[in-house]
Amino acid sequence: MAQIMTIERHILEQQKQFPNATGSFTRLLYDIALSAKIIARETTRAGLVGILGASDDHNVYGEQQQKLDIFADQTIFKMNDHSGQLCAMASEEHEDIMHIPPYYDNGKYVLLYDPLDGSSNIDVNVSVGTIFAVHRKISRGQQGTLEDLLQPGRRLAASGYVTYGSSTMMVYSTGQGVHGFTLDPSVGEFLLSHENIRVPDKTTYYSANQGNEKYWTPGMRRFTKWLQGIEGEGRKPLGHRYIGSLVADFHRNMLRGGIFFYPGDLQEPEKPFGKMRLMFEAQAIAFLAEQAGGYGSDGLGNLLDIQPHSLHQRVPLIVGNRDLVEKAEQYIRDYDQEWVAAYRPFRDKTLTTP
Ligand code: P6P
Repeated sequence: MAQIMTIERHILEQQKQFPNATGSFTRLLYDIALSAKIIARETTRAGLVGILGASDDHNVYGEQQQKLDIFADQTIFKMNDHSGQLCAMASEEHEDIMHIPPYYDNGKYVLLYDPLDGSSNIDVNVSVGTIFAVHRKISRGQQGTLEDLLQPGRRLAASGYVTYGSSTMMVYSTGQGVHGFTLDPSVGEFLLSHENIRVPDKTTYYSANQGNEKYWTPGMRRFTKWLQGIEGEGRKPLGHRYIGSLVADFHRNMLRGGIFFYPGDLQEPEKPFGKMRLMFEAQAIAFLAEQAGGYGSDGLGNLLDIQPHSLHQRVPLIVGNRDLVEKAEQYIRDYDQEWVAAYRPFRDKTLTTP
């Protein structure tokens, strides 16, 4: 019988490569996997238990929270607050840092997560996902602080996502490649299904909300025409696939090759930084892309090198095959000086984004 590799066993095997691993990192990834199984159970039967539909709460962005958002957010916090692995958490659904309750031990990691990304798709049965990132504690004292959370992606200890789609998959990296596990609901285990995912050289799709094209910068509009084979050397056009759930779009492109972009624009000149959240979406995705041989950029350079300045900071996200992302950066350099001048102060923390 082929070797059955559960995510727990895979994490343990990976930890063996860290001689001084205390196993606490392993426990943390276990708890995230367990959170995913609980959320998966609810997402697959959301329509049956009346959990669908928007709640009357709203998150920090003023977006109406779906009940499943709240369930996922609470599940991840409660599955991770007592394990003694974390000294703080942060969630896309909460304005501020989330401390570990005083009656539990603090640990040496912090967890940042988007509990249910793409939640506007919940009611129409389109894939949604959880995105998570783990940084090491760097501040003094027991409790985690913003300093522990606001670290550049280059320092990530791990990141990953769960996609709740035709099957439930958990994909993660601890800096030793990207590995995918598919949930076998009959045994309640994530089983290794995609070992060492590498972005294929052959690029297949581009993913972007073409409905925003009139707001895109000249460079990004030209880049899109290049992807379609209309501008430049008349390359074979890429297929256009856009689900509107970052995890689903990114997951497909990582397996099939291609590029996802949600660029910054000047539709509102005082908000040139696009829609994606650096700490809850973009950093984790860019880390995985790079671990799989791809690249994540904000249009000016590597997303992993950005020094964050606020928890809910937004950034443009251009991620996928390195050659495609670097082509987009070239178009921005050549045609988008006005946008670069507007965005750079936000990136270089001379201004803070809301
Ligand atoms: P739009 C979901 O709200 C999300 O953050 C990502 O999952 C997704 O890629 C993007 O926004 C979709 O945004 O403006 O195209 O609907």
